[in-house]
Amino acid sequence: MKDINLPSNSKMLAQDFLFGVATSSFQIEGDRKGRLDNIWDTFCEKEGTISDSTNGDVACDHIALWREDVALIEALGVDAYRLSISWPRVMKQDGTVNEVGMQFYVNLVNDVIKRGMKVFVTLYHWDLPQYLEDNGGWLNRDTAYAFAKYAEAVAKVLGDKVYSFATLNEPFCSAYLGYEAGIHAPGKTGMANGRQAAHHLLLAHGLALKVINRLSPTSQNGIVLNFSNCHTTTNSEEDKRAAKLADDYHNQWYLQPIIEGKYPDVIDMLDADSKPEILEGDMEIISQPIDYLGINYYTRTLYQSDGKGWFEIVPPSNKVLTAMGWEITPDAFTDLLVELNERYDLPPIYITENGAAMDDTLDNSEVIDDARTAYFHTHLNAVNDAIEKGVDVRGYFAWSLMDNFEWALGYSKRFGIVYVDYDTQKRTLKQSALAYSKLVKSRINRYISGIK
Ligand code: IFM
Repeated sequence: MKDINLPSNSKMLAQDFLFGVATSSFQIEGDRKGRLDNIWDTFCEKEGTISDSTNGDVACDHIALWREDVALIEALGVDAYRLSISWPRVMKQDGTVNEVGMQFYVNLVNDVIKRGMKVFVTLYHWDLPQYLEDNGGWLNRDTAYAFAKYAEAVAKVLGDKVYSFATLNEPFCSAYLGYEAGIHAPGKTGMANGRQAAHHLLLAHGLALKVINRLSPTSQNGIVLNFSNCHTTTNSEEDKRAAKLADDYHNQWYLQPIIEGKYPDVIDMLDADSKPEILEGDMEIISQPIDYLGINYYTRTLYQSDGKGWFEIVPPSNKVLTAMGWEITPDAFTDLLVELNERYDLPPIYITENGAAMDDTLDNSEVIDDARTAYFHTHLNAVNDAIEKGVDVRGYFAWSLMDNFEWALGYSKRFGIVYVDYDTQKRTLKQSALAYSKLVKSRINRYISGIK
């Protein structure tokens, strides 16, 4: 088995650094009958949207198997579990609470806590109730207010239990992939839609944060954003400018409003029709202080000029790719953390997702996924390098606990450190899970021998 090692003096091996695993509701839960439909149910029913024509109806059957899954997480020895709540499972269309759905999460959270782990709850990991989409979804400002009501219902019940709330997971994906590029639910397209959805998502974040801070003042309350460094393959000034535009458009669009209360300058380049409608007071709501920033990181992206003053993606020429076709770029991870830290006045950071899809095979009850273990090794060391350069990172979550529904790619891509046989729902720890667990458990000996 390959190991994951950190330098022996790494701050990540100290007692207060959290190691965890992460999942999300739609990707693992199944039990569609136990909740209202969401935009992914509808999207999956459309021809040609999901590469293997699957859906989330059963997924990892986590609603039935959650006790076993929590026991597995405990056995890994991690400090924390990051999960998301399914909005259409806990809220009814009339705005009242679905008590059965809410109780599921109360039981889950209680069990994780009972087993000595901290719970990081994400309120929105892309499963918008379909009835809200029928009224315009994230293009309708009212959705942001509906989100705050849902956040209130959850915070009332879980506020005294969880360690952390994140309002949104990766609003870039909800807005850009879902409403601009059309490759995620609900499959809408166009720059105007994408920008408006992004603004309403950020507004939803701000409105919900207010509520959570009031009802759950002792938890760490923030947001989870994804970043991909925007690099060029040439040194031409045009390409560098294009990469900077891409960075503003895809990355900073979500962080700058939160930290500085304004959108990046690229907004001035958009046609009047594509600019989001921003009402007075919105930017103040969006830019309330957050207790922490969750960062999801997988890879960098290459860009070049499109010759018309805008940017376009260049496919990676590198041969070292994950099964997603993503380059493996740990050094860029360090750079990203250092650059964000230099540019903004940031709160503490948690790495809320990092991991790799690989072409795993189950042989003799074993999955030898050395490439994934190597990915974790290099990326954890990249985080360590950033910490040494002054970035305040407090924790790291492996994506994902187990193989699951990888959105438009269905079950064809496996990100888990635990292998899921979708026919039998049997879980098998991959070698990467054993290596991650070994690293995490090695800290106990350090504490016992008094190394801080
Ligand atoms: O599976 C997703 C997750 O839902 C959000 N972040 C990226 C992961 C891998 O694509």
